[in-house]
Amino acid sequence: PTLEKELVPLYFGWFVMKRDEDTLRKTSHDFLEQLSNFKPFRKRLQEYGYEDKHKLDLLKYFGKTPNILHCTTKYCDYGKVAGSEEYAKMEAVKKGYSKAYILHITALFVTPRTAGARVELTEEQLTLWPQDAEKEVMPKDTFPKGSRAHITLGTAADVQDVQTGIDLLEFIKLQQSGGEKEDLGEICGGKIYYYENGMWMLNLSRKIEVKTIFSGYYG
Ligand code: 2AM
Repeated sequence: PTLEKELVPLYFGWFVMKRDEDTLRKTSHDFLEQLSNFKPFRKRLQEYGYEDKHKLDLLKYFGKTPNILHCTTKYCDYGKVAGSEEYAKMEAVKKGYSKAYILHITALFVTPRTAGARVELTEEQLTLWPQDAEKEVMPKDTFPKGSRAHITLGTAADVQDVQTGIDLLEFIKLQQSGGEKEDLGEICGGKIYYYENGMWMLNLSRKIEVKTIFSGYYG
């Protein structure tokens, strides 16, 4: 029989189109490789559970990479997550579904748990961003809407990909509080900064644009 009820996906998000996905995977690969060989990084390997000055291959360390690179807007778990039915019914979501969008990546980052790309959303893209996306994972803090927007590039063993957005918010929190960060010069077409606790961010001199399709993932 035909299902009358509309199915709510595992999650909604912007899915990077094949050609740009290949390029982004290569950019990520280069960044992880260069950071692995970067002297200041090799001097701070304890945070990654390694002895300093030894070589840590970040490509192996972040061995788990997503099947399809994407920027999640709303995790729904087929409707089980609070607010997911409401999200699926939003006018903006219905209108934006299966439409093409260009996402802007402004930074790449690495922590002992995750590797990701920071995404800067446009006003139009923010209409697809859930009101409580930031509060959902960091209830005690206040962030500008869209702060959590990211593309997971890789996760360490035993780390869930939901962690990438939490790590990104941790960076933004440190930025908001004027937290100490060290400018360590340029690599990979950007300025590399060290924050604390093994947190590294590469601010790109030129934003990376990726073509995406807004859709649902059903698994
Ligand atoms: P990600 O967006 O950081 O990559 C399926 O699990 C997808 O939903 C993943 O891409 C995952 O992380 C994302 N996601 C977002 N919020 C989540 C949550 N609260 N629980 C599980 N996965 C979540």
